[in-house]
Amino acid sequence: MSAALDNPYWLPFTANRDFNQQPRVITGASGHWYKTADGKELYDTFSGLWTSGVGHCHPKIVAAVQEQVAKLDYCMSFQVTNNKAIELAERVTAIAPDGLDHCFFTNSGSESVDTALKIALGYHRARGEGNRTRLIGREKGYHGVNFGGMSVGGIVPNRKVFSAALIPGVDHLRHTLDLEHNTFSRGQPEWGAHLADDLERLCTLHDGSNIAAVIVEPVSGSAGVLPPPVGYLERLREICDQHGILLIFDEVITAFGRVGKAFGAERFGVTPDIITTAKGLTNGVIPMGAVLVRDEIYDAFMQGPAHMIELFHGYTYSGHPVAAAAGLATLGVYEEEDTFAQAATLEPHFEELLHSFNNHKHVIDVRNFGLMGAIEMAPRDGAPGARGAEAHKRCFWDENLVIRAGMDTLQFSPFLNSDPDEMTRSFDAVRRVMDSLD
Ligand code: PXG
Ligand code: PLP
Repeated sequence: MSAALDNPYWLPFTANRDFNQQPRVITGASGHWYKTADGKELYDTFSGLWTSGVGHCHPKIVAAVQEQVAKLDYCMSFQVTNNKAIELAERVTAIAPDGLDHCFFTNSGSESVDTALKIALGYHRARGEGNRTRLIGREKGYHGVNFGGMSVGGIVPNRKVFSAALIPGVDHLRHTLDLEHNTFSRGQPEWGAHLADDLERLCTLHDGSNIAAVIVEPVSGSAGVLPPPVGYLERLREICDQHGILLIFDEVITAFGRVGKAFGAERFGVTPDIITTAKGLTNGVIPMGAVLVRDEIYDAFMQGPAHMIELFHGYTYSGHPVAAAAGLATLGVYEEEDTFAQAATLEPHFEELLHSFNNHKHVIDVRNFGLMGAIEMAPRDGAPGARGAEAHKRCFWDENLVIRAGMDTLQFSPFLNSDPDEMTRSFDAVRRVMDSLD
């Protein structure tokens, strides 16, 4: 146990005062394990933060980054670019669904989302439909923390304090979690496709011709793994097509093997108009995101004088050469190691382990899809979140296990190349902790 810290570092999405009493500090990692300064090794059940599917410090990615940083550390990203960014755009679009052949680079999921929303607005305006300004998100959606993503997002504490500054003209579909109708579903719940008809209702309310885009996570991650009901995404696609609305899949978590395919779009057989990514693009090694867009969207911007900028948007670090090199090495590893297929093979074992908690005294729901899983515990009377927070800390200190707790929901994002026995042992440890909780 470490000493209390008087810590100048303000941690993100963390109970800082509680953290500083007993800081959990990682100093190294290799493969599926973290290391601490006092020599402890902890098994990582969350692959970083949904990021590091092929494990930490993968030698091929490390080598690519080392080589690139010594060759070209940075170069201007506006009006000039680097060879690695071009190569990565080619490589990502090659595995993207057909028709999504253009790629805009960002540095995070939040930036990818705000970029996608801006592209959607710009696209309609470029086509003479500047009246299409409304954006639709979904309750419980997480689209990062920038103003656009926060506005279309639907996680209450992330919005509450900033309510006055949310962007106008946003509506939300209802979320699809219903503890009366779809608890303990394995994979996609059978119940709930009709909830997509909320979009039709909003089209009636505002007139569909005023709506620019709908953004959803194919599987909600942060809200505690909510797989789409059977037929739900198909229905959203249909309604969008009927009304000329762009469908954006936020695949910051679901892309790059997390659901057993390159993209959630591929797994579900539903192709959106724009896909946002980050995390697994570089295995979490260097921050980077990418927004993939349909050709027609890109083409719509390519008008006016050829010397003029078509999209007034971009980041200093868009297409950063070292990040792009990490991305290229990561996609290389995915291909060489057949990572997405490996993830698909692990899915039934993961599902069994998760659903072995269905009858646990604290558990009110278990959800899974691909290698995304959640065990939802009932909150303690008068102290929502306390049971989850305690589980997280006990796993860390007593079981050498890093798990993620969102309030009282324990979330799991195992490595795409997990060892099934390690996975089993990690859930044995989680069970010991949960058994011992009040
Ligand atoms: N969209 C989605 C769907 C995400 O999951 C973001 C956007 C934002 O990405 P950045 O890179 O700006 O953080 C995310 C991020 C969790 C958890 O515990 C999930 C995320 C981040 C941190 C924690 O589920 N998702
Ligand atoms: N703030 C200032 C003063 C800047 O000059 C810039 C970029 O040049 C930014 C913010 C945006 O930074 P970034 O491009 O890294 O998102």
